[in-house]
Amino acid sequence: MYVKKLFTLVFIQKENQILLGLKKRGFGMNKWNGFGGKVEPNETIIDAAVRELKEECCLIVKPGDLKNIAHIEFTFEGQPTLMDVRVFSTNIFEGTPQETEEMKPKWYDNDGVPFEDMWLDDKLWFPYLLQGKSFFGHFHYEGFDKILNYKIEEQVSMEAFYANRKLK
Ligand code: 6U4
Repeated sequence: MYVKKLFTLVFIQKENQILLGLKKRGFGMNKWNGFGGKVEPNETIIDAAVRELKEECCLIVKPGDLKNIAHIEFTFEGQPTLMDVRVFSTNIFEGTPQETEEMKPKWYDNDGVPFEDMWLDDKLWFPYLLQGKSFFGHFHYEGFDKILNYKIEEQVSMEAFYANRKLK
């Protein structure tokens, strides 16, 4: 049995661009990533997503404007933790991205995403994100630089995915 930990990951999009942040410390340091972090006790997932986005790049979004587009699980060979990452996207936001202690934000063209400086799994599922598709993914890593196995399953919607999961 895994010990599950909940995380959020938010992608801000406009026209043909996506906002990424260079992580300046901690897990995933020096990688370009979406904005997010741990869901705190007594906090909803969506509130955590809004909070982390603001803390990491100073953008404001309304909870209702965040669309849940994916559920990604990460496991690591020999480790008991399962990272349960809830992924959201929106093109409705207020403010201008600002650099913070944790992240340096930058807009990238959809066809210029810097996969060589991102988590290995990102290039496998970004096509879904960029085409507006919903999906469930599971990636099993050995260390941080090798994916031992994975699956990606496109979903009609995340609401349908969670409804089906409950039935099982
Ligand atoms: P601290 O530094 O304790 O405040 P916190 O910001 O709460 O941490 P952090 O930065 O550890 O949490 O969260 C990790 C972030 O990285 C989450 O948004 C999920 C995301 N993430 C983790 N593995 C990923 C992966 N393989 N690919 C990816 N994002 C990943 O695209």
